[in-house]
Amino acid sequence: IVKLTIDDKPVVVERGTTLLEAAKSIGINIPTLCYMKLEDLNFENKPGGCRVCVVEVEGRRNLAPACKTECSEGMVVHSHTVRVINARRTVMELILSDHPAECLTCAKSGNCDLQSMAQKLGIRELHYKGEQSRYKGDKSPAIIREMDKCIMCRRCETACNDVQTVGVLSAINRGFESVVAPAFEMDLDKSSCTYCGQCVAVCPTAALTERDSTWKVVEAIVNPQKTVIVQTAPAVRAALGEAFGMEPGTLVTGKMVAALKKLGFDYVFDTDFAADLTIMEEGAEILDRLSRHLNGDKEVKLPILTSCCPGWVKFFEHHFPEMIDIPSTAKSPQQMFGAIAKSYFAQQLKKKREDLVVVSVMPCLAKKYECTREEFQVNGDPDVNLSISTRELANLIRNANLDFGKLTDEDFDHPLGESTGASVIFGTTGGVIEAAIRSAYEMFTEKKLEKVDFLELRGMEGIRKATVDFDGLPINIGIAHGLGNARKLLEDIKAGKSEFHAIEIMACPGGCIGGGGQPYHHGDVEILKKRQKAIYAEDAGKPIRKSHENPYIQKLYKEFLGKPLSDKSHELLHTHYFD
Ligand code: HC0
Ligand code: SF4
Repeated sequence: IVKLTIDDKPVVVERGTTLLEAAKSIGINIPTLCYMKLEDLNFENKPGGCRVCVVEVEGRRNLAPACKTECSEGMVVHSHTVRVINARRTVMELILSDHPAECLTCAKSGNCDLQSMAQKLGIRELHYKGEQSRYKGDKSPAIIREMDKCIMCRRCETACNDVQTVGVLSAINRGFESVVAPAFEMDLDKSSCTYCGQCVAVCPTAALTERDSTWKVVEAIVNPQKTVIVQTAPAVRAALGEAFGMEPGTLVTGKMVAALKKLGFDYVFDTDFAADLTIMEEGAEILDRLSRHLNGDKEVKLPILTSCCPGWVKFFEHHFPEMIDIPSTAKSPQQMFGAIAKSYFAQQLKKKREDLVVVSVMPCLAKKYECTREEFQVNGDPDVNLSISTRELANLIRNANLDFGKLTDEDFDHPLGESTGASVIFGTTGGVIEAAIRSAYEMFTEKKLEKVDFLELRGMEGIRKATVDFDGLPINIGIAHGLGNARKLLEDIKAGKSEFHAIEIMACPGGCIGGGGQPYHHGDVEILKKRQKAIYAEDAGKPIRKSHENPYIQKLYKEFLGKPLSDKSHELLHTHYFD
């Protein structure tokens, strides 16, 4: 234990606590820029690089960075003396000296940590002029890098290397030429980047942003030749409200639907419908592998891994190519939706698939890449034409001058808009496997599942394990979110040490609620927890909570697909992976 005073307030902390944390514990928020910590999610970035958090410690000649300085006995600390404030302003001016001053047109304007710090410190004049970086960056299908806007905070490196263990990003060069880049300065799309977007989610400026497709969506809507269909992912409804000043965790499903109708989409459908379909196919696959295993089939591969997260798919394709036959072959709900919309629904409309434009609204940036994959196209026509993020939808709504908070709730269209509680929880870590269990249990035991809430599968811990009783048969379930956590479970499988029958993996910490396309959390992990709560609340309020009970799914099988894992299902709803 260590006792000290900060701004004349006494504070007692554990040895090893930083001044930043000690100050926070007594309600003093020292400003930070490069520093970011996501409690519980293994994300802590404190390179001590920007020096915005400096404080004065009595008896020390130099100012101390609060994020890096440990408390010691008897310290007397001042967090906002004139000397401290002057130092912070000088530091900011130096950072801004080689930053392009494009705030009016910058993609991050209004959401930029650098901009808000400049405001907070009252910077009105720049006394220094630095060299502009010559690195302009590159464009991948999902992410745009504008490296002249990089301030070397290193948050993206922490996300990519420590949390995701993908290791694509590192600092190169020196001085004004220093940037964060893939090895040999290769473009992101040539690297093993998964497009998880976690680097984008933590970038303080517009050095890393999504590839924006909002205007392409508008062009499709105004084209009279096209029928434009939109699908919305489970996690979008739990976060979109934040972009309009609503409390995190506010569910805005009905307002989102109303906004999409006002924006002029011809049909507003739900990715959740396709999530129910995924459960039908993936559930059948789990049961098939499980029963073959129980019958002594030595060829069958267990555990089965979920495969609906495209960041995760790209991760195992690059990093565990020897294991590409383990994940489920079921396509993701986004892609199942596209395949069904452009076959079954196109038939109902008596239209050719090329006359339809399918747009998805996703919390995710990897979905932009997923829909460009060749296996998800028919004669060059993609099943999903355009994928936009939650943030891009918020911009579309703003562009159209809709007063989002005042919209009257509306319902999804039918038939591809009906969904169950099981599909809603896809949006958070643990939800896909819980949804699968709700259906697989009934299919396997032929008994009714009375208690649909599997609380043991829920939470925010990076790796979770639970055993579910299938009427006497214990089924071991694993859950990992964040690719670093996934890697640990995969290493166990590789070493033949895995105890699981089925594992759910989501690339983003928190699952899709924490996706790289969601409204920025600015380091507040409570926001993710509130979104998670909202997702479970939506599930609890749904009249039907098991995917196989969705009447429109039953109708789809009856009229079109036959049964799960049928030839037609295989043709439209299953895929394969590439090493
Ligand atoms: Fe997800 Fe999905 S749940 S990946 O997290 O499976 O993006 O929200 O749309 O496809 O449904 C994202 C979210 C989806 C898909 C679904 C899955
Ligand atoms: Fe790394 Fe993910 Fe960013 Fe790619 S998108 S660079 S994998 S953090």
